[in-house]
Amino acid sequence: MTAGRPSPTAALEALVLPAIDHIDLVTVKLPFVAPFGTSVHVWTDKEAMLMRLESDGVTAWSECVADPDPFYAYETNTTARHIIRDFLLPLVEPGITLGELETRFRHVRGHGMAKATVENALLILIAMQRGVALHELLGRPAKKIMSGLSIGLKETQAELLDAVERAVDRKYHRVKMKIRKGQDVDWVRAVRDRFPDVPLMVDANGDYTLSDLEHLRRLDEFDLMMVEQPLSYSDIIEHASFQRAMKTAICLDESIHSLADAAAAISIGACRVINVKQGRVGGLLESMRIAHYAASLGVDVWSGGMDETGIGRAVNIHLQTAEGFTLPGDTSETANYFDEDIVDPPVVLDAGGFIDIPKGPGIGAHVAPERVLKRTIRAERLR
Ligand code: OSB
Ligand code: MG
Repeated sequence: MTAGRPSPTAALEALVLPAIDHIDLVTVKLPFVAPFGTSVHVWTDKEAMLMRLESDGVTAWSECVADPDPFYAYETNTTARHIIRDFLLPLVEPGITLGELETRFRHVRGHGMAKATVENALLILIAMQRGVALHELLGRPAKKIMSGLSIGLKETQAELLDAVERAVDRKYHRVKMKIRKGQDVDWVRAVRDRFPDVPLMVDANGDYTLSDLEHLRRLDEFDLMMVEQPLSYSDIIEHASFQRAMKTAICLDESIHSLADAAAAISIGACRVINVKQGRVGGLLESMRIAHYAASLGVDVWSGGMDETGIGRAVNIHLQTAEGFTLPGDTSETANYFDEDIVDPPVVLDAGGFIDIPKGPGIGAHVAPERVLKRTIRAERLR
């Protein structure tokens, strides 16, 4: 598929898995500073399942990006726990390569968020054992990471305008606003009238059908960067009809679970942009493959977010050093979601709206055990 271009993941596939002394799953619950509203659900806190690996005195943490509910994706923290414990961890053996592990994982259909939790934990552990940053292990040089804010549905247009104003003041590189049926064209117009130049996009989380095409085409007048996932979470084909009828670029989020999905979507013109969430596509290696493939065809890719704690947020930051991540992602300041996170330092924007990669081995950010403990609602030692 990418004939003639070197694979971005060959060296990673050759990494050898270390022996692991302990494996824990720790579920934490952190209150959001404000509810996060979308067309599918309003979340008031982040419930995240963390994986903790201990190997020869080195501790590595990863974060499953699932929610407690199946409203964004079919996976939940509970299904991920089941798949990890009963099907994935038995396949993890010291001495095999990460490529071999991926091959074994393919026997389990879907469940990318569960797979990513394990793969990320192993990558972070290996990086820490080598004393290198995750992005270095991925073979990528450090750089400043672009920022982007995802603004949830608001009760009033005044609240929405306030949120956009705060984002502009903070120097975010682009602003995404959630839309849903009945809360779309007029709300976008209100933002555009007040902020004619802000790089702006919308995300419908699959709230529309092809019968809404005439209505949604009115978004073409607002010079949006893209419309994210207007149609069903499981559709690719109808998005191609939609894209043919719309000037504005379509971006797929929920529909893309793999490189094969991305290739299918691109080949039929279902999107001109892809939101890669490393958890949704099964981990960092598949994310890099998608971004590399898209770049070869001039399709823009950006890193989505799942309002992660500092662990998942840091993983998304390191991933964005990879080739093909051409646009600002849903990578915002910690303070946008949490008063107190479980890692230090928090993500902040510099004067130009950029994010510095946290320094240090692995994800760089330091997990504070006492804050994890304070937020723990369930903990289980698996090995
Ligand atoms: O559709 O991108 C989405 C959050 C939870 C579930 C789905 C989505 C989102 C976001 C927020 O838009 C992204 C973030 O700020 O991490
Ligand atoms: Mg989305």
